[in-house]
Amino acid sequence: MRTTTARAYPNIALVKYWGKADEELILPAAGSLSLTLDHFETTTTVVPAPGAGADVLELDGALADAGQTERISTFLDHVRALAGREDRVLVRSRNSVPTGAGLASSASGFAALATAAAAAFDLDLEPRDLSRLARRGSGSACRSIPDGVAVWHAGDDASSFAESVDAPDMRMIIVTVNRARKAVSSREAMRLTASTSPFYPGWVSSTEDYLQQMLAACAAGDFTRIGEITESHALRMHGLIQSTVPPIRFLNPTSHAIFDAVAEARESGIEAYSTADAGPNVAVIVRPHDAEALAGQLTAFGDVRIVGPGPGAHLLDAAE
Ligand code: 2P0
Repeated sequence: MRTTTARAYPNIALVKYWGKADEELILPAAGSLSLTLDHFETTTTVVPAPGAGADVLELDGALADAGQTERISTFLDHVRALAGREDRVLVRSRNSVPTGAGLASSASGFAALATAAAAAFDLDLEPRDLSRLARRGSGSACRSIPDGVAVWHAGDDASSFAESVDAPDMRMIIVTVNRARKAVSSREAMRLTASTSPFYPGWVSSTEDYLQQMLAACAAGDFTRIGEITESHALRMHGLIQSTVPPIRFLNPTSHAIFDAVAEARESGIEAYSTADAGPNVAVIVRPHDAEALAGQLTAFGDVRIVGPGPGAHLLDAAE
């Protein structure tokens, strides 16, 4: 075993993952597609702790609570099973993104941890197997293993992984409306959606349909169609989530105002499309040459950051 450090970036889905076919294996009910960012990274070091009785997690310099540590430890059990070892480890993780605020921190977190832990335990995994491993930590984390635009296949344990697909160059403008930790976790909200929304079966079948259309649009380099599907699918997801019992609403009035501002920008010739995850922050896709101008128009709503397609999860040298 050895000490290793890995870095991974969050991803924002253009076709969303919302609902599981298998809770234990974290298999999605439908496939999804995302853009991995080049900002808001997580950097994670795994230090072997031979003889220690338990894993220890340090998050942003502070000892993590029991719930967070247990989730990491359960994930590390998968790594230990693959390696045929029992060693406990110290995990030191730093996020440059607010944890749990709907900016996909579990994706960068588990992608970085999977990459660092696999190397710490001397596992030499193919990219698809590393993606499958990251999936066991958090579903969306499997999409932060490959670079850029990635499709996550629905399927069984062997076939459900993410891989890069070609897509036209684009930028994403992240408008941070609220940095607070969200009240309901995605995992809980997904469960409630599947068990209480009458629309859930339609959501699953229409997501598969949109994913096929999205893959065709990416292959054709059709930014307009990519954007139309992105915005429509995001609003469908939020409509679905609001249909749970009791209802959950992640978008707030500022989020809606940003969707409106982006629609107005489209009318005035800047082609851009909005999406939002399990929180009020909004991500807007735009062609590279329009990014600066649109970002300027969105500063009224919150902190604005232009991000581009980013690298997949990777190991860092000891010196970095
Ligand atoms: C996505 N989200 O596709 C969707 C859209 C949030 C909204 O994947 O239970 O943290 O760990 O598999 O990956 C967030 O869910 O959930 C998510 P688990 P995860 O990005």
